Amino acid sequence: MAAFPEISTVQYEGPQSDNPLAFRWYNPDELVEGKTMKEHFRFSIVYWHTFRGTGSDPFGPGTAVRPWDDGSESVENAQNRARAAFELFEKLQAPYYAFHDRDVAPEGASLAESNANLDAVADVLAEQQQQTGVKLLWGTANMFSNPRFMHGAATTCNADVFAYAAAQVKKAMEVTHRLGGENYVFWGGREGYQNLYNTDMKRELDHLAKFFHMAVDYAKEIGFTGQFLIEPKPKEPTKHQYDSDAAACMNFLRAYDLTDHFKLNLETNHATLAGHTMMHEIDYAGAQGALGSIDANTGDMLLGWDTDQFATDYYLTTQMMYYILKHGGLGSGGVNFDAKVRRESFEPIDLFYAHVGSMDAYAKGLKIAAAIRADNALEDFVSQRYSSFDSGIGAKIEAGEVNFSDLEKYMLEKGEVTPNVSGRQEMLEAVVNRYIDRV
Ligand code: XUL
Ligand code: CO
Repeated sequence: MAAFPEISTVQYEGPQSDNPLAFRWYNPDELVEGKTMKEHFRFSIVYWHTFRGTGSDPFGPGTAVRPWDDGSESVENAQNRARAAFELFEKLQAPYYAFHDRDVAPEGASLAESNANLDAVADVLAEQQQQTGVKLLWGTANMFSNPRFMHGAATTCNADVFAYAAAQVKKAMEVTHRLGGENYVFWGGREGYQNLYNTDMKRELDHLAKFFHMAVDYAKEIGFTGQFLIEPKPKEPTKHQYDSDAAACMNFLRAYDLTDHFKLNLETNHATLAGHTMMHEIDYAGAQGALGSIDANTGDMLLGWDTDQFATDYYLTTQMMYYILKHGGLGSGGVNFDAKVRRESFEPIDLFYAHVGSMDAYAKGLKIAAAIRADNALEDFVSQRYSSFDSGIGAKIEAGEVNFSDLEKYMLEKGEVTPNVSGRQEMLEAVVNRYIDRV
């Protein structure tokens, strides 16, 4: 029985279409900078919000109407839910999906029972992947919902909890591997602290690094060659998450000799919670050779928490796609909709409106970004801005040919700096508007 009987596969109809269940910009086979849109985005749909989100908030229970879901924690319900999920993935033309172990299968009374439940649902996931051609972008383990993880998982104060977390990740990696997952994600969950008075931060960070090294070793053992990704977030649920932003993650990875094995999965709403723009996080990770994947969503300008909304803002998507293109794309990653419909958007069809609208916003952002790049409209300005380092004393500085004394001598002779050039921020912002108008 179809879960979405009234909805057929969403098709590209072009910018003039008024149909909210058609793509106006996302045209999977259209070439942009020599690659199809499908290849650029590798769109992925998350299981947790789209199939486990109920719309509950701290003030009231869920509102979502999901006729395919009997609301029980049975394995059979989980298997039926998986069939509904693949119907949606296929009808949205999304080539990928992503899950946490506990989204797809219910937790049992023991670890063994939880593992068996996961295997039983993974059978259906495998069968559905086979039938639809939809692939697994990444798997991960939920080590933050169960009360046992109240102090964290790999950064807990309780060695038994560390052991449980290790066992859980071991199993989640095996299932991800079995399903052909192209990446495996670690988002910090409760890996952080609420209060330093009760926390040995150094010890917790050492434990976290040990945990990641064990994951790297286990991947080798089972032949899992997918990319490991860390997903930065500065707060929520803890007040300080150790993986707070891209720069903090890179420092951690470098300090513990993990840079060869990990890249970053950057999320828009996490970037803004950290006080950064998403383009900043992408450009930073890209500069470090660590741009892995994107959790696509947005926060709300007036709300200071992780609202996980679907992004529809062309400025945001243009900026993201510009820096993704600049750094050569997402590799084995993708644009993964870690986003949820609002509590008031309780009908199944809202899941479609949300994804279609955001896929279109990214597609238009890609076209705008590519148009800016085709004209070098920002790049020429940036190269010109730094041109004093292309020759003369600047080139010597970059080449490491001069020291403080040489530079002092140079400046004493010269007396004062050559006049600066304008930053032209206002002009450049209007340039970007021009491309948004044109595409
Ligand atoms: C939490 C978050 C997670 C990760 C996966 O803010 O983004 O859903 O993406 O654990
Ligand atoms: Co996320």
